Amino acid sequence: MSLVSDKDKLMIESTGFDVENIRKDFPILHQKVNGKPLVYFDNGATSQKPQTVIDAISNYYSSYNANIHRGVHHLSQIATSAYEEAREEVRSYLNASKKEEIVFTKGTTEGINLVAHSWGRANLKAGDEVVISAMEHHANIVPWQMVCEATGAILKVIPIDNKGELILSDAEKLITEKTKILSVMHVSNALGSINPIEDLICLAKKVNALTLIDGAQAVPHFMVDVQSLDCDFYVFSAHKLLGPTGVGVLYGKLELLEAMPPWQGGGDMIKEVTFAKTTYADVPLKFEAGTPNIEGCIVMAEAIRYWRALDHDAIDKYEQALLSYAKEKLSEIDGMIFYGTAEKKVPVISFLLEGLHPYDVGFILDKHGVAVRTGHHCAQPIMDFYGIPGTIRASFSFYNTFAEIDQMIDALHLAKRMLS
Ligand code: C6P
Repeated sequence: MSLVSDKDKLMIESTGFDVENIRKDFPILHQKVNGKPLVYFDNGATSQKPQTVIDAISNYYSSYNANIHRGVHHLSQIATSAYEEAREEVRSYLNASKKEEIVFTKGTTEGINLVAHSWGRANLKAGDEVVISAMEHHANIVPWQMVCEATGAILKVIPIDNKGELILSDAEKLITEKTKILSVMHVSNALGSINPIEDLICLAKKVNALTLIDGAQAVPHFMVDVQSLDCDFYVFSAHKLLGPTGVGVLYGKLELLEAMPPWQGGGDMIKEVTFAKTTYADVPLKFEAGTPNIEGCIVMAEAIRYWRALDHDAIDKYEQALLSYAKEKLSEIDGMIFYGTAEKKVPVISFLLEGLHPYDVGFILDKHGVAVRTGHHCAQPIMDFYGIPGTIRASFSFYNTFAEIDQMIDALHLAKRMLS
């Protein structure tokens, strides 16, 4: 069975987005799982990697692996240049104004923890308020709870409605003079909703509160411009954006990063160390203690180069067409319940089949080569809101096809027959 159908061919013609050609860049997609062609719909958890990214890993270790910022020798200089060029690539990708505003991290989780523990512990006091939303990933809940507990600050939560949209009128009431930081996700991982972060940033600015945007699920779908958003911090992970695991980015406005204390001590983050006193390196190195994920940062830049070279208008049209097609086909299945029906969505669909446990359905889908995620998606408060233990989540990428959706639909019909 070809995973590129007539419908895909029509889309290639109408959007100019040649998915058949794009798929050639992703070697992992061309395999069978349990005797069926692999259908990878777990892109929200991590994306697959193009060949250029895979090659960049091998090239780093076979040509110029060395520690950075430390050696005068040839390899160390090449690795240091590549690491700092990666920072410049990220700066230009996010349209940050200065290279020093780009801090390399382990990923989104570490980026949020860095701001919460460095800025939060230094600036929050009893009675101050931190505002998040009801649809946050645990990575944007737990660090703030920890810091609130340590400082006496209070966590406030913007509620959502049944469609999985933030209730802006409530946000207006919750963001007050007491708010010191608003930390919200750009796109929901569990529901796919694209949040109106421009409006939220505006509300925060009116009361001089800082803003942190969790971009983990936004960057794999559209371009982000931190200057036009005018947020104070923006975080993402490379592995959801075609890059390697264990590496990510914290963008922060320079004056804020400069005023923040380091949160981890060690090599590479100092100017001078004596037993009496240590002085710290300038940003961003102040926040990059120890040997970083050198290969990861360099390869993340390669992933970003690949992503930037694509036609984003065509990708957007193509992904939205995948989303509508999947919604239409899924709706035809008896007992289908959708979670997250926001007006503006990335191609992520969360659903349940009435009376069936999501894990059982996920297991049968896997037997038919279809990889989806089942469970609470590290967003337990949303599951509590809907009163369910979890969902089945199909999260699409630009390299997925209509024929793959058909394969999932067939497997779901089968799961229904087997489990009912
Ligand atoms: N969501 C998902 O399947 P890390 O693990 O640090 O790379 O990313 C954490 C994270 C933070 N915010 C959002 C919005 C996310 O979606 C994630 C990761 C994955 O939905 C794994 S739980």
